[in-house]
This record gives sequence, structure tokens and C-alpha cells, in this order.
Amino acid sequence: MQESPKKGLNWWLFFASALLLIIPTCYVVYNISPANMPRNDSAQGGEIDHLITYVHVLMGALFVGWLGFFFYVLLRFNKNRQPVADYAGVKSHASTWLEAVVAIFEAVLLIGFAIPVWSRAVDKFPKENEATVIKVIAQQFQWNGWYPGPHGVFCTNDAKFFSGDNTFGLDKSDPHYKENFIVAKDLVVPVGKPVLVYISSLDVIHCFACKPLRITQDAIPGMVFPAHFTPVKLGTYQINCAQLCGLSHYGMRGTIKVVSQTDYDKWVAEKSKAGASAGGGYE
Ligand SMILES: [Cu+2]
Repeated sequence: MQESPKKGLNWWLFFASALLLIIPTCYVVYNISPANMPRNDSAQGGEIDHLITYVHVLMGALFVGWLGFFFYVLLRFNKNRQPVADYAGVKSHASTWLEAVVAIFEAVLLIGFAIPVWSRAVDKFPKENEATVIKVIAQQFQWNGWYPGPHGVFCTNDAKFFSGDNTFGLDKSDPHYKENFIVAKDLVVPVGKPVLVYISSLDVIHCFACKPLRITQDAIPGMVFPAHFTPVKLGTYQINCAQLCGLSHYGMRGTIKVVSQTDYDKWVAEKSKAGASAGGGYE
């Protein structure tokens, strides 16, 4: 029988693999602690953060469990302690029970947390008359916000109205056209009121993402997707494009400025007076 040159455990490899596994674990634990989560200034962000934490706690428990088992196997069945292979194998059913327990936890997370959060995000939209409604139109490489103005009615738009100075194809003969307005890059919304955004794209696929307000929604040409969030604090938040959309994707930023209702009404009145073309189009 040919002997392998080294018997037993390779301790260098053992400690190197332990280190490689422990470093990312510490990093994840550090990041999911509530103090290190991205700032949350929206009403619906708390439940999303809870879900992220619970999923990571379960994954952490599985990781520690598997890691413990891995080290146990390395030590218990190394060549010195187990010179002859046991062909009968494991007879205990402990692993089956453990798998069942993990499956139950996963089912609770999915049915009890993930599906309700998801259904509220994609199904329970605020009523238009109780929300701030904005049509967000993405284009390479800018965010545009189309506001209806003080009376809250959008004019119609259609591809046939497209022209050099009418990129969004607004119907200029529509009576509501005059008080509608489009802003480039910087959106403004009032605090404490649901915001309903209808997201679309003029060219390629983009993704409207604002992490502190916990909103992320793809913008797909030819389609309009509604999304909603309720800002709870005053502030200015960065919008990013979360879908690689071309050479200047990295620079496709915008802002959502959350102001008081009075300031918002003042801003809307001012912009609306300036008309639909004010601030619209590519800057
Ligand atoms: Cu983009």
C-alpha cells in the first residue's frame, strides 16, 4: 500500500480557511447591525430593513452551523484518527430534522415577512388624490420629473407629438398642458405624504433608486411602472440609476428634495407658472 507523504491535518490550510471564512462573517455582522444600515427616511423602509436583518441572521446561523460541522469533520475524520474508511456511513437522522427546521424558518421568513412586504410595495398603492403624483421619465443620462401642477391633472401625451423641443410628446392643445411642468434631475416632494411615481424610460432600461427612501424600480422603455414611498424627514436625497445603461451611467444622478407642504405648494405654483417647457428636456 502506498502511503501519502503527509499524514493528518494540514494546519496551515486549516487556519487559512478559517481566516478566509471569519473575515467575511465579521464584515456581514458589522453591516447588518441597525446602526450601520443605510439611513432610512421613509415610512416603509423599516420593514424592509427588518427583512434584511432576519434573512442575514438566518444565513449567519446556517453559516456558523456549516462552518462548525466542516471543522468537526476535518478534525474528527483526519487520517490519524480515522485510518480506515467506514463504508456504512451515517445512520442518524439528525441532518433530516435539522433541514426541516431550516425549511420552517425559511417558510416563516418568506410567508410571514417577504411576501407581505412585497405585496404592499407592488399592490397597495396610495390613492392618487391622497398622494403626490409624479411621472418620472428616465433618459440617457438624466432623470426627468413631470408634474401635473396645482390642479393635479396631467395633459395627454403621445408619440405623434414628439419633436426637438417636445421630447416627452406632450399634447400642447390639451387645456392642462399650460400648468404641467417638467423638471430635470431635481425632484421636489412634500414630507409625510405618500409619493406615487410612474416610472418610464425614453431610451434604454434604467433603474430609479433612492436608498435612503428605500425605493428601487426599473424604468423600461414602452412600459410604465408605478412605485410609491412616503418620506418622513426633510432633506435632500440622491437618486441613482441602478441599471447599467451606457457610458455615463455612473453620472446619472438626481435628487429628491423633501420639503414642507407649504414650501412644496409654493414651488409647484412657481414652476407651473413658468410652464411645461421650463426646466424640461436634456440639460
Ligand atoms: Cu440609467
